[in-house]
Amino acid sequence: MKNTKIGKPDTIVAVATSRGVSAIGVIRISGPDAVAVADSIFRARNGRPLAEMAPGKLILGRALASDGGVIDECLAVVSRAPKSYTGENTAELQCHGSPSALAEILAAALKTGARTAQPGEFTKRAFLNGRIDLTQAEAVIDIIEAETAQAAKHAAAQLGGSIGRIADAGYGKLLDIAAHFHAAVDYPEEDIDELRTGECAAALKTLEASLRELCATYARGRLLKDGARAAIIGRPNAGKSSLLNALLGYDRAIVTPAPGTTRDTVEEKAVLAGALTRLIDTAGLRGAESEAEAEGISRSRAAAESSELVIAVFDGSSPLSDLDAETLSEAKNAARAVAAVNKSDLPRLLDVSRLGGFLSVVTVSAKTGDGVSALADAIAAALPAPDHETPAGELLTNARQAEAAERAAECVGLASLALARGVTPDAALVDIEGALSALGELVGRNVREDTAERIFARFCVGK
Ligand SMILES: Nc1nc2c(ncn2[C@@H]2O[C@H](COP(=O)(O)OP(=O)(O)OP(=O)(O)O)[C@@H](O)[C@H]2O)c(=O)[nH]1
Ligand SMILES: [Mg+2]
Repeated sequence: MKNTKIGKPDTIVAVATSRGVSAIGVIRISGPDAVAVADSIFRARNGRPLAEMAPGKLILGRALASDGGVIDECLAVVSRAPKSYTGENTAELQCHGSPSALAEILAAALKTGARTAQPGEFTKRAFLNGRIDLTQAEAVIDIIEAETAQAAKHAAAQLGGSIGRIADAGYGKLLDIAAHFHAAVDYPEEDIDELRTGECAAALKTLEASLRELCATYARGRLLKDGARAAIIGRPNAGKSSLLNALLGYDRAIVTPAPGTTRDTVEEKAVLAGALTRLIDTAGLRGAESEAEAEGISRSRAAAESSELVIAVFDGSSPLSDLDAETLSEAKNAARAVAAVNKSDLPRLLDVSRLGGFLSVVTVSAKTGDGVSALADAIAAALPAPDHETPAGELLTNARQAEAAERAAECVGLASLALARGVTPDAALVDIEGALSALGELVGRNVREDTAERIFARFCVGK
């Protein structure tokens, strides 16, 4: 099925590599005239035009500026529709990564009638031409934006179309069921096959369970892509902001000797022992001395309560005091908590044996850096376990996918309930159609134009 109506596509061109100086710079061309455009800006050393070349073969030659002069030595490769990334004729020139030479070659290509590609337009064409579904297109951005090896691995697997296969299997089952009910609506005089209706009810139950399972993967997919939240809490002056800076490796938060320095929460991403973490520095917990501080402290508590992990910071150079009581109680209520006993460069006055209930207790000095990497390891180890059960590529990773899967599960559940209550076939069909439409949206079969536009606008030019 065609995803969206479009007019005759034109030929697009872009520099696909980054803007700076680099070893290699790639010019990418796609559209009906891609090979002709490439032939006008490339002279093969063997003297033959690219139009005569076999697809996928690297051809050595020279890139030309718009005045026909040689501007670079490069390699060219062509692919022909539909066997290409975009599903159209494509050509690529692998030049040297000189921004000025690439700009000249691009200008020469534009003079031949090609136009500059919009961000993500190559991938958008791949989607519109049915080469990939929408979850695969999103996996392309996920690979480009992956912040950890694990997230990249997952996105690469999703690029293989795992979610699409799950959705398509459900879609096929629903079409079968819909056909049965359509027949019942169209030929009311014929007896409904009760056995077949029973089979449909069972199939809907199984499908609902598998869609609910898919929906449940979003919590883990989101952690993998966006990172788990870890709130750094503790009494004023314990060294929370200093520890945030030490874990990040740069001075992000303000540190001063005055207690009550941090007011608003400060959130920053860090990759700790391979795990993406969103570290949140918070205002010190104590009886507030001003309205602003009170608001800051209530944000600290909210951060502790909404985070996957609490990092409770104690000043190891002073005994445990009443001020630490609230930290201990927030840590106790948290899903997971680790303790950081800071200021190990000063004489220890804190009785560590009183810090019970933590997954680990790490001695650290934000000042000297001692123990910071052990703390990073302890944080990574305490974060929700990376998913070993779900095969790579089968996690939902964004709100759009989760919403569509959720809606599909909901509609299948309603259809199943309707059948159990013995409603008329046309009533069950409404929910089945709803589920079909939601699954279609998940993979982009019937995605709205503005949704697709929003997705592709996130890409870089040339992808
Ligand atoms: N000796 C020593 N001093 C430290 C250490 N970590 C932090 N400090 C000092 O302790 C003071 C408070 O540090 P901050 O990081 O601002 O403490 P905080 O917990 O963020 O404090 P609030 O924002 O007020 O809640 C500063 O003077 C830091 O230089 C450490 O490991 N050793
Ligand atoms: Mg602070």
